[in-house]
Amino acid sequence: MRIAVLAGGIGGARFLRGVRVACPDDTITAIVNTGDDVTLHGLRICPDLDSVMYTLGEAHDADRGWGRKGESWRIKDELRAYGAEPSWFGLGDLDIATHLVRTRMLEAGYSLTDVTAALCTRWQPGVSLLPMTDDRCETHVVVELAGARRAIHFQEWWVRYRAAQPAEAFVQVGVDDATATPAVLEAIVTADVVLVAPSNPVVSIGTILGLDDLREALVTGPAPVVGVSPIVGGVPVRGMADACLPAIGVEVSAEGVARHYGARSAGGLLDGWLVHDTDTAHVEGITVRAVPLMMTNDDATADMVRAAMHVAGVRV
Ligand code: FO1
Repeated sequence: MRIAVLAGGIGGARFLRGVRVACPDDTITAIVNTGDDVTLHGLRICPDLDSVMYTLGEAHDADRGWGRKGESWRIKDELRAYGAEPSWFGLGDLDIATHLVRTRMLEAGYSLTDVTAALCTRWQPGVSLLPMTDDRCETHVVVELAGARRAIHFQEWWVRYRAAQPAEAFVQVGVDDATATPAVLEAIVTADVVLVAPSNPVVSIGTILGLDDLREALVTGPAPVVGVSPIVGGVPVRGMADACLPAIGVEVSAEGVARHYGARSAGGLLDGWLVHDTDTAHVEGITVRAVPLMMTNDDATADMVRAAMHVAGVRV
């Protein structure tokens, strides 16, 4: 069976570990958000791709959620000593090697898809890891800073300011010219099932769906699409979805997100939707199932995946 998974970073990575456990003999393709990507200190950094690659490659720091285990911060401290800004972004020594390899390959003309495949040769994530696009398509956040309305990079909003300023809007810089990669479109049109990970519906899943050709392939494709709610009991399981959803006028609830994604029968994304067993959701055209949604370990996540497959009507 061919499974395509739309995923962001930390939550998406955890979900993919469960997909691997539930579907060990199937072909799994992760279509990952690149809206968080940023160039700092001359290095191209792809946080969500790296979170998935490290987490599935057993190299991640489980407590921090991002970056490498056993990390050190000597270069970061040296940059700060030089007054080299930005100092607010935590670049680890081990992580910098990834960014150096990626930046060199991009500058040599390789696509982000090829770079990611090359990096995965080392980490062997056990899934095919695809950036949603090879084009620049960065998420910026419109906030009020020092009395003026400004658009700042998502990373600055999230890391430097801890999302303290209410997001007035999210802008995908470059989205009008960005297209899904051929590999992504191939994965979608040949999939037997598409899963939407419990990632941030705005700045992760939303940015993936911001690519018109990708969204069109999902909505018109043959495969059933089943999502997993990132909101449990009215709050995000992790991350800052509650800081993002109000900016686009979406209720912070399992039902609100399902309604936002929409039913495929009405031109939206979903055929099915998993909500936590304490929640409910009623959206016309979407089959809803309530199961435990805490990804406490890979087996618990695998149970969620099996439930999603059941809603999709495919065998596991
Ligand atoms: N998140 C933080 O909260 N603080 C950081 O200093 C930080 C550095 C960082 C470096 C590389 C990387 O791949 C991710 C990093 N993240 C950091 C996480 C990142 O901001 C988020 O994982 C995503 O962009 C949002 O999901």
